[in-house]
Amino acid sequence: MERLYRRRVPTDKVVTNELARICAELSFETRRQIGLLIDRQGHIQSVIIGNDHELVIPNLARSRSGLRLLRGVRLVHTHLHNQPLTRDDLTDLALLRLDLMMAIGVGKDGRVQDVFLAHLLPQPKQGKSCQEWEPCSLHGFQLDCQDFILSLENECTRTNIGLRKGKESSRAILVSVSTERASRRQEHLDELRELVRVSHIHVVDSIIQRPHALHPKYVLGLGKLKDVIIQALQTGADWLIFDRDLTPAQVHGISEVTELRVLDRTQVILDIFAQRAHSRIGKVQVELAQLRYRLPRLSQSNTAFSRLAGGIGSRGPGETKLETDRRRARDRIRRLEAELVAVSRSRQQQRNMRSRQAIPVVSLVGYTNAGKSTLLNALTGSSQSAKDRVFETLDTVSRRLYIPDRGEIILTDTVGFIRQLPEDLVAAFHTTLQELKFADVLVHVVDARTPDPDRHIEVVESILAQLGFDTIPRLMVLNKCDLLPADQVEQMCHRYRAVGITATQGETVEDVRQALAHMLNRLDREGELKGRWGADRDTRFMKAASVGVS
Ligand SMILES: Nc1nc2c(ncn2[C@@H]2O[C@H](COP(=O)(O)OP(=O)(O)OP(=O)(O)O)[C@@H](O)[C@H]2O)c(=O)[nH]1
Ligand SMILES: [Mg+2]
Repeated sequence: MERLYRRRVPTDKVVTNELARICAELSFETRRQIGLLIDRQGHIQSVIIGNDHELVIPNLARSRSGLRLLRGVRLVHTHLHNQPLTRDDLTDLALLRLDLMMAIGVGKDGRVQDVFLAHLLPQPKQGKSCQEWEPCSLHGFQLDCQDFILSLENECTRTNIGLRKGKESSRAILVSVSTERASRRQEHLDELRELVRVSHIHVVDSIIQRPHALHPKYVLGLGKLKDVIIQALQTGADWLIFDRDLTPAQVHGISEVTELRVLDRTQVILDIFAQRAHSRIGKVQVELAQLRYRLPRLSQSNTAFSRLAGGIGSRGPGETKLETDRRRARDRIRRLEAELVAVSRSRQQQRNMRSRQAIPVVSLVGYTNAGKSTLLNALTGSSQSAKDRVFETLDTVSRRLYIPDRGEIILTDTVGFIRQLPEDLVAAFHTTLQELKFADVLVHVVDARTPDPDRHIEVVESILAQLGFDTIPRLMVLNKCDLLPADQVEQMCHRYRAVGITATQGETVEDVRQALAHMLNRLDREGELKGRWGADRDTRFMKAASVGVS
């Protein structure tokens, strides 16, 4: 073995005839594959001994900057029965981005028979990421190794720049792995696409997998995962974004196979919150959620997890803190919690003032992007930001509104909900969500145009129930009715017992005002406007809000 390490291959050769001969002889004697990892200066970096049909490549030095460049080492290894390169050989070539992959076929007499060579293609051709050469004898094999690798790498860099034209700095492949029915999977994927879009990541491809069971370590089967990674490398993606939450073990498992950055749905949502949090309270709550999410993952594997910490998922208020260890994270969590308690107290005082003045409070709730802020603006003439992107509103905003036949009310707009709103976020947004507890009426705004309004309603209702607010009287409002035919709007309003409006057209919101006046007057008559929030609602809310606190 020593004699192999001492040799150096001239830079214009893939391997010398003598080295090939020694490896073939050793293989023949030991009935094992022998592999050499050779760098561009011709030094032998590693000698690998496999079994009779495969060998395991050791962890290679990983450099993120050169993710789509070549690795700087080639693998030359023996095949005991003169077989061509296998699928595993080609997968390793693509996954590890080796300079070259060569197999030296060992003949029945223990001598070198044929050589088999493959290299990456700068751009995939007919779905293939590698090019295999015709087998030939070692003597007949001609290639200026250094020249070839350098021009291949130049070509890879050029195509890479081509792929990266445009404004987006990051590219992602979305991976949906679920056992749900097809239409729902597609809907969830569309939602993830939207979440990723507002994170300024360009989606280059998406993959839907429906396995019998989720793999505990890789989510998908290992073979499928490798295919996805190769596809990502071919399309210039640097992120794999999963439409589900990954366990710390899965993050670790996937990161062992690839250097691509791995994100799950919760991290995407946390990142959007981090970008949108402007107020001090919003920032504190987001940082708290980020820390609580990371805490259990810190103990697993810092190296695996550090791949997640390089960009989104660690942006915003928590950026530097995410590098802290468990103890420091815990300390920080405690400090943030104390800060939130102080804010809650001062808000409570404001509310006491309000309740002394006996002004009813009406809160807008609903799925994100349903049109809550637009409705607040239309009703109160204010100018809350209402853009076509999810989680536009994070901080609660209150406005006074005069309603004829009723008088003054306080209307509040708050953070929108989403399917599987991360538990850590619900818990961290305790202070914001607490505002809802004091509402006399919740106006549930539903986007009528969404493909599955029932599902959105169900998600919102279940979060309200989880928080203990399901007993607060509701007014259901179907918004964006301008986007549907009138008869469909009528049917839906009847079905959901809702008021149909187009919040962007001010005059239609008059119906909301009337319905509110009617409802508040009725509640007043029934003595329901004051003192309804008893101990029961308080306890349930506190319980839901403390989920995830460690
Ligand atoms: N066509 C149409 N678009 C609407 C209507 N109401 C709101 N929108 C649009 O829907 C998008 C989202 O509106 P927002 O008011 O920001 O929604 P939101 O519920 O406050 O969203 P979050 O704050 O993210 O929870 C914006 O682009 C609005 O212009 C409507 O009645 N018709
Ligand atoms: Mg809003």
